[in-house]
Amino acid sequence: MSTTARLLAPLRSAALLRPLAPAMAATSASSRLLHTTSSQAHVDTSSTDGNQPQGHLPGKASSVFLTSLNDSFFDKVTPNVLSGSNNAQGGIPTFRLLDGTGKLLPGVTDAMLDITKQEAVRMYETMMLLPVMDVVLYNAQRQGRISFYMTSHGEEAAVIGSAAGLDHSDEVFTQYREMGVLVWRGMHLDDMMNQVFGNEGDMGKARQAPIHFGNPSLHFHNVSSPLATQLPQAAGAGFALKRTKGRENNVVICYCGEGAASEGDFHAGLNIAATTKAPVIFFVRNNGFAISTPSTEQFCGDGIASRGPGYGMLTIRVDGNDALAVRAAVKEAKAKCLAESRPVLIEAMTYRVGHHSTSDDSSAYRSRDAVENWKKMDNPLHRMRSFLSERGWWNDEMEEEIKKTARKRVIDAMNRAEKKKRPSVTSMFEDIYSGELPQNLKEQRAELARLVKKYGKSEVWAKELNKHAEEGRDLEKY
Ligand SMILES: Cc1ncc(C[n+]2csc(CCOP(=O)(O)OP(=O)(O)O)c2C)c(N)n1
Ligand SMILES: [Mg+2]
Repeated sequence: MSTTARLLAPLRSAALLRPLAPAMAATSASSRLLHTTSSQAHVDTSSTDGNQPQGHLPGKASSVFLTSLNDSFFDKVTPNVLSGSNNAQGGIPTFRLLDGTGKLLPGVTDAMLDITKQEAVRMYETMMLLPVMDVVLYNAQRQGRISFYMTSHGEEAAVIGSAAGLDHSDEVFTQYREMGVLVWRGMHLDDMMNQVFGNEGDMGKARQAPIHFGNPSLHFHNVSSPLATQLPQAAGAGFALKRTKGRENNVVICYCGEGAASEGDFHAGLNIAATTKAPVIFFVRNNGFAISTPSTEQFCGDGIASRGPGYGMLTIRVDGNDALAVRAAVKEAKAKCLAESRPVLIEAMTYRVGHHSTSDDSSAYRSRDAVENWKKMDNPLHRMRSFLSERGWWNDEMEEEIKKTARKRVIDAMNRAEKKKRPSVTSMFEDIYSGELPQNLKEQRAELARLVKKYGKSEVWAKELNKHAEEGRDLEKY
């Protein structure tokens, strides 16, 4: 026996043999767990609520006592309801309303869908707009017209379904692959293109890489490149919402990928939200990959959902390619966040059909066939379209029309954005601090003015300055 084990042994046996505290011997309808020295846990149904402190397990007074080491280890989380023989392998079940072809599953009623024709059609139209933007902008990057891009291919249902489950005034923290939330909330295509092209019309003054959107009026917080930083921020925002008059009916939704869930900030964010009882929905897109690393190599537990109970968090796993199920799960998560004053974890199971970004070629780590098969086997757009068509809410003419008009809208907006100049050179010194510009930045601006005066007419400098509004003349006064 090791020294530590020897020291702990008497403490453990004392705990096992200690008589019940008097308060726990009182009778009550609810069941309670008893100390036991056998390998079986015993439940005393004649006693109190089981929440009385026993003095040695802070925060978990009702823990079952086992003496068998073998029985005491576990590696599975058991949800309240498992789907019987369909779930022979155990594990966390997945909530869905549509089958893989878009048909309602047996027993799914209109009341469970709880959606109007108008909203369902708008969801599909928005889902359709995403691949149009993706194709146009992906190609624009390939032609050198923008520096970077990330597509949403395959994840249209997860993003639009979740956006549709919320109110426009709910706060949104994203990773980067969720620009569909902005499209759903009505961000103008011109504004989106201005960001991607980093021109003088960009709300973020072209200080971020493409697709790092932010839009205060749509309650969409700035994307930041370092993974998972949004999670602790979202927890803080949730806590702030709770304390802000007039925001009692709002929640925060915080998106991340299953890869980002391996960051320390994931733990920090979920634990802060759980302990402060903040109304935050953590929405994890489990799309199978973190760049080239498949999820099978990222963690050993049952997906990300298995971690929810570890934080004492209500958790649901949802079919992320079923837009209606995602919407229903998020709506219910919001209701539970507010009613029970606690965060919820959602794991949306989906598949990243596109490359990770324009800097990636996924054929280096997965076969093109595998991707094509996924597109055919489980396509979120096809599923939603077939649901709508079955109800007579959609037809081929509408499909053709939307494809044509969407492409034209996107290309027109892109062309307008491309013609605009970059922000003026001096704008980079503005809005960094409120109040007067600090001395060091004044000095940097003066230095830049001096250099532009000296070299500005040279061919290389002139060409670059020409791309900016005011072409560098705004520096003359410094
Ligand atoms: C802290 C940090 N580490 C690494 C990276 C590089 N990186 C960017 S995206 C990414 C993969 C993230 O995968 P996941 O969270 O699953 O999101 P997905 O791209 O699949 O949507 C990595 C490793 C980063 N941006 N920040
Ligand atoms: Mg991923």
